[in-house]
Amino acid sequence: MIRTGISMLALASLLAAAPLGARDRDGEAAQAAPTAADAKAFVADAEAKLFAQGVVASRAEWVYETYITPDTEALTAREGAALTKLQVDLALGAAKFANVAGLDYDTSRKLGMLRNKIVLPAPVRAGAADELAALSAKITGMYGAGKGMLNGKPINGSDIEAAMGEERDPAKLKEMWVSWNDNVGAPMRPDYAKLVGIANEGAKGLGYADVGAMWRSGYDMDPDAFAAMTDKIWNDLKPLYVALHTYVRHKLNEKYGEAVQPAKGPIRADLLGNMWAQEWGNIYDIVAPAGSGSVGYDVGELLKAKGYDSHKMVKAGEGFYSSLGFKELPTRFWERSQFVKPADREVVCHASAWDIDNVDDLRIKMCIKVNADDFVTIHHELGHNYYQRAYNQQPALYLDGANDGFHEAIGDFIALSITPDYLVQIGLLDKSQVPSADKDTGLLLRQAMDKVAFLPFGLLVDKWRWGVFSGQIPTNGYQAGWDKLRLQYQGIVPPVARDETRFDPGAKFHIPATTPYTRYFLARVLQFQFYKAACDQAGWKGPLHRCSFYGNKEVGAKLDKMLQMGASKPWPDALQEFTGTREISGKAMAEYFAPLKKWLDQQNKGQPQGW
Ligand code: X8Z
Ligand code: ZN
Repeated sequence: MIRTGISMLALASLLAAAPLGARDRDGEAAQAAPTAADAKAFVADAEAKLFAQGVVASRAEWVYETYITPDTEALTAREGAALTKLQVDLALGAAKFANVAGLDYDTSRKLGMLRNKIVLPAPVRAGAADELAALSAKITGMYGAGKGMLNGKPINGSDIEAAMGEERDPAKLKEMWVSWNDNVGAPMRPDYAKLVGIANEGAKGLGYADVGAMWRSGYDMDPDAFAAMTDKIWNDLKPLYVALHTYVRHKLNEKYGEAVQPAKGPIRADLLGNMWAQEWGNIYDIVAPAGSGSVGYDVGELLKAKGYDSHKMVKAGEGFYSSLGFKELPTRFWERSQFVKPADREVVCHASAWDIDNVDDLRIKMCIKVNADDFVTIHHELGHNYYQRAYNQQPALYLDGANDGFHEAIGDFIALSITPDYLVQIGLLDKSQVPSADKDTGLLLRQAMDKVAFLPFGLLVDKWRWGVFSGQIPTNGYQAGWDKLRLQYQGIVPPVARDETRFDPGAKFHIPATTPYTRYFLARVLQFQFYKAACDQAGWKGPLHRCSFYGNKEVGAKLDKMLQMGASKPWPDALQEFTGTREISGKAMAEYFAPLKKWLDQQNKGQPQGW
């Protein structure tokens, strides 16, 4: 399959019945009614064609993203358009079997998948798929080659991302934030609006109200119930986020003063150590508990002190999976992956994982920096690769995660096991440096700054996109719609006024790349469900956040069973296989952070809550 970021085939919702049958049946009244055997043959043929074109499109996209030129852009657009045409053709063909009696389970499931798993559907009219693919390739390249400014000089995407984590001068933070959003986002606004129009036309042609409705229908459940489920999870965890927000705002106010960060109201978006304010772990030093309560080490500093480079960091990631019993990565992975940013050309630095031939041509594409963020991201990307390899025996339409949130959660769940004791085991931390139990608050706060802080962002990106696709956010209100959601959910504001000449959503990779984002919200809670289940399986009795299942082969074997299922069964079956429950919920995450919540509530006494 193509890289996970734009995986075009995934789990289908068997419940979604696109109302296409009548029109198509009328057109073919003279033909004999299709049988269950016809349906089975149709699916087999579809799988062969999708597999073949998927590999070609993947290769073209890989070359483009690792070497952005007008030629590679044209080549990937051509193969992307061919794949989309094939997918749309097959979706329309699959609809003809909707009412056939006697379909076996897999045929029925796969027919559903053929109909609702196109991320960016194109209308069938001549030229539409080509135009859509060209727009998509163009804005992905604009993002990849995009530059911000620091100290009056241009700075590329991966450097500016790292600098946002390290810089503490509010004027420089503002310079980077404004330049990145202005230079990268704004210029793609007209193309993005065109892309939305064409893809919506494509979704309507397949029987959906709009692209967002199509995306929501891919979760083995009613699409509205799916959206309601995500809202419920957010509402359950919101008090934890608000407590963190309140505490962090107070600390930022202490550090920067009223003129930069007022004590009340929203937080200024560029002060949180991340270009999108999506994870705040990089400013842990500003919020760390006073005195001896802090953690005492920083993973990035440890990696630097031990002389780690990108290769060694990836090796450490592989080592974790090997310790669980997973086969080591193939030689080709090391030969063909991109670990560092090439000096002589433009690339898409945003991290992704690929399985080019759907068998064993696994690769990651990153521009690795020796820091804590990228150490976690390496484990994240490898999670995709091990998942892809585990399910590679499945038929083509099942070569995917149980749902897209599962795919995003595997590596993160593994990375939750990067505890102080684990760092000692792999020689990164000295035994004498292991934080004692009185440092637990610091450890939890460091985690919360990344994990809890992300929740509202994880939810709002697709709230914005669903609104754009449905028309509820009009073309002339893209920026205002974005700012409103950022304030409502995250409680943050841009450092300077924005208007409709801007397009800040375009300065976030997943918007130009059209990677659905709710997956990351799901993954944020799922990873704690997986982690808790693994720690229970390992018989862990201590505080949850101190558990590492490194080296536990039983956990590895059980995980492998879930991964091997791919998309062959509805996701609750896969969840049950590993965790024993059939529901995605924030409970495990709330349990993990419960001691921190108590502490935050203490700290926040007398402070204004919320924004
Ligand atoms: O895009 C990613 C991965 C690639 S699938 C690096 N993530 C989201 C993001 O960076 O916005 C992982 C966390 C959220
Ligand atoms: Zn990912």
